[in-house]
Amino acid sequence: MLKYKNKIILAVTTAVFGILIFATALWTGNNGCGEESNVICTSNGKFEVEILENHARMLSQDGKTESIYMPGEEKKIFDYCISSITNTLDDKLLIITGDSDEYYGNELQVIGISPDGEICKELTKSMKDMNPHDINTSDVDGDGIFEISITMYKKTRFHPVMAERPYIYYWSEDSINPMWRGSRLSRPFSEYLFYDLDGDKREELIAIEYLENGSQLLNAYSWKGFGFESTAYSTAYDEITGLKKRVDKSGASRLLAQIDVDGKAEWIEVEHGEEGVLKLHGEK
Ligand SMILES: [Ca+2]
Ligand SMILES: [Ca+2]
Repeated sequence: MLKYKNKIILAVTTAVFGILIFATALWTGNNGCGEESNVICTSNGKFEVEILENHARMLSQDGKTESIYMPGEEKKIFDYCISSITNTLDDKLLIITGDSDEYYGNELQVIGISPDGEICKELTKSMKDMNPHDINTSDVDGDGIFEISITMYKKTRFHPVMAERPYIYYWSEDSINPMWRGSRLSRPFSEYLFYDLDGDKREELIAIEYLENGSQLLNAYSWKGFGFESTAYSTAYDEITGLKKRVDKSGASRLLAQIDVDGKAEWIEVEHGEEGVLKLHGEK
């Protein structure tokens, strides 16, 4: 009897787990770090990850090891990313945490998986007064190792106004090290992501920026050894309300931007046109 009971519990748990993962994907709006954004792949095996605001739970694929990470009392997870950040294929779980009643996070946690399948905290880095809120990874310089990109809402010494700012770090000697603190793009922006639009196997930083008159455009930046340089941009739109990567079943990916089409918000494919031009699909 107990055996069947356990089977039922397992089935229910699996179903709940599936729903939670689905809910998680909705909540994060898909971080798009890996092909399988809720699986941590390590040399010690694959682990399914369920991440909600107050915990991350990892389950080995044979179901034998379960390990739970909690950000702490009255703290929550603001954003996360699963990615390798070294020259190995071992994924880590990168988490922005902070006080649960705040709008922005204040800490970075880097979490790995030990050989026995347990969660191990590899780094806790305070980002107090930096207001981190978005984390992602990309191989910015094309050396085969992913860098960490964190968006902060803060002032800088040379630009003392509160603004969204991208920071890029690389992982070395068990910690993060600044690779780019340029902290400004050409214009103020609402969001950005990394995507290889021109097909040269290097991802560009693609941002939704504001023009002075309030309209918006897409601006693509390429890494030029010491920083990002704008290499292509779109025409201006009244409003660009979102940017996302969509991967279809065959593994092919597309970049989509959300714009207003005849009074309706629609996701439109972004393409690289002739030199320096980003086209939204269907555009003349
Ligand atoms: Ca790199
Ligand atoms: Ca590229």
